[in-house]
Amino acid sequence: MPLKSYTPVPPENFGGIPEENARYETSRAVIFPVPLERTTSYEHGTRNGPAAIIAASRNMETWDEELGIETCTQIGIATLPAIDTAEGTLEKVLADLHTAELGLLADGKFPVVLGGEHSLTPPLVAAAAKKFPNLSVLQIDAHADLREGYQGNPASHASAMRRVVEICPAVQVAIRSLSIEEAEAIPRLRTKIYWARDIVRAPLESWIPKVVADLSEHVYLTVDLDGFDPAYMPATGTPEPGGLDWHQVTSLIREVAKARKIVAADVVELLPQHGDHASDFLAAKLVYKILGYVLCKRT
Ligand SMILES: [Mn+2]
Repeated sequence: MPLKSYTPVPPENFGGIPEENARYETSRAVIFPVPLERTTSYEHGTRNGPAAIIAASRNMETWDEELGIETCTQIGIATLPAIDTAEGTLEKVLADLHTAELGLLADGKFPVVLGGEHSLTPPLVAAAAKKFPNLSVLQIDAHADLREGYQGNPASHASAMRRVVEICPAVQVAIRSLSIEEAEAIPRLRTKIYWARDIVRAPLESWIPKVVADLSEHVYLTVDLDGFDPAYMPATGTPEPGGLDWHQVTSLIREVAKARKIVAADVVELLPQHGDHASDFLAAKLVYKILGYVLCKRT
């Protein structure tokens, strides 16, 4: 028997988990890789984000020492093939994403999209809003992403949250970079902003309960990895100083998952750097933490 004569590498799915815990039919969580890169404004390469997250995740311990569970065996995590985002117009790709997300939600799955650039978020939020009318969006990000359009494109990554607040209300956390146009528009938009400068040195209990209270019953979670401080997460296309640390981000998501129903999520804008394994690993572990916080409490 060949399998007795050597040690096989872990399966090429998220978590490197055994096939019996990664079947679509029996998994509650679905990892959906979306290597979208069409409107990137600074450094390029976020199309490589999903593959880097999955590669790092295969070397991650699957026992969650905080929750005291092995998340993947308790909930099942299926990994879909990456969607082809290189062909067709951006509008076509976003429409395909919307349709795919609707299907995952109709199947009762908890989808986590791996990006790729942030412009993928609005069609995913639109799909979640169809199933969950009382939806709000929690965004962790350095950038407000509230431009009406950017470089003539209303579907740009820099306009992602402007499109989102046309669908449902939002709460934006760790924001520290925006244009004058966005600053002037904020009072008229359906959004609540938690500026990075007000929370990075504040006790968790002084702001996390307020964020939770601002969210509706059903929550879509979008994490732009540049919401983290670049000291923890240097591998993004547009890094900004003055962001959150690992403890702050995971505490926020844990408390939101306890008090609200997070129904879908995305983790976007990883721009893998040669020699920087820590960022890829942070992104992979964050995804796994989200799955544990959201799904394991409900079993
Ligand atoms: Mn950002």
